[in-house]
Amino acid sequence: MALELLSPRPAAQPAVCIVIPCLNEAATIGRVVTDFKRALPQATVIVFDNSSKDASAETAEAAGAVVIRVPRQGKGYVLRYAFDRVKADVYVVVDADDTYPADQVSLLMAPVLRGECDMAVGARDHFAQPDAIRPLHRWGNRLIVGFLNLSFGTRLRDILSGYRVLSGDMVRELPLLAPGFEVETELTLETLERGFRVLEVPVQYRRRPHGSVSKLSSFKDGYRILMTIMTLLRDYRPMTFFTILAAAITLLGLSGGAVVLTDYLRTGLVPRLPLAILSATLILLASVFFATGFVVSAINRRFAEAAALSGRWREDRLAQDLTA
Ligand SMILES: Nc1nc2c(ncn2[C@@H]2O[C@H](COP(=O)(O)OP(=O)(O)OP(=O)(O)O)[C@@H](O)[C@H]2O)c(=O)[nH]1
Ligand SMILES: [Mg+2]
Repeated sequence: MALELLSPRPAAQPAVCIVIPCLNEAATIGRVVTDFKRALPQATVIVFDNSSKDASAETAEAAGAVVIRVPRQGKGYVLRYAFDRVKADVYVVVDADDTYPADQVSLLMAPVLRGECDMAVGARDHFAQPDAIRPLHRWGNRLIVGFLNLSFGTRLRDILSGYRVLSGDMVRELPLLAPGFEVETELTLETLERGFRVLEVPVQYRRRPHGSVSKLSSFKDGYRILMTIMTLLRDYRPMTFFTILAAAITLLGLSGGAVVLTDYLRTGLVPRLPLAILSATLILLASVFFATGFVVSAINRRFAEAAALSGRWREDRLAQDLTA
């Protein structure tokens, strides 16, 4: 059931909800709430607290936010919970660690309100303070963005930004599944793959203030983000995914096969029988992967057709209801 939390407003004004996922951010959450209330006085600020052990919830409440406690741990779960339960025309999603500037929110809101894009992402790379992003994370970010751009043919600069403005209409069509920090990658890719428009807007990015601690685990979360990209590639571009896999395995099989063939041409014998069997198996396996790509992309196409038809059917029903 939708939560009735949004502030009363004139009918023409869109309902704006500021969603702040928060885990142990007592040092910064008060300032984030205050800054966003000042920047967008008409919006409802909701802090989604995942059982923080510090005074985050109390501090957020004292600063004027609505606090919703979500017992299930993870930023991804929290965003899904927020989008499912709070209905808004526009969502602003921002981290609670006071690293993103509230006074630049209108730069992100304006293109969404004008209908120029469905999601505006605060891209950090150009204007980040030199020491705001740890060197390992800076390189990790570049690696992930590079891999994603190569796989999906996109030209994005920052897919892991925690500062976004999303249109409510788009959010209602996004099936988010990621439990944790992979949610940002999923948000961007689902948005693009469903034909919505993403606009990256450069924003300032500052380092976490002293006394506040990052919740990101460099290797564990980096690995999970890469796995999310692979899963999305498998699901949305099965032909590409399985062809790359088949090509890699074919290459291995051919290299083994070349050794066996050279032996045979030289001596008329097959002295490395296990290698011959392995190479033949690899080539067979590659054909199976290639065929799988075909089958999965055909199934995907059928699903896309079914989804398009059911969307049209729903719109027809709506039109009938309105004219009745
Ligand atoms: N509700 C909820 N919020 C979370 C959880 N984990 C992290 N967050 C929040 O998500 C936001 C992003 O977390 P950060 O630790 O800043 O991650 P990051 O910005 O990618 O990494 P840093 O560059 O180290 O700051 C912060 O507002 C956290 O409080 C969680 O399990 N539940
Ligand atoms: Mg952060």
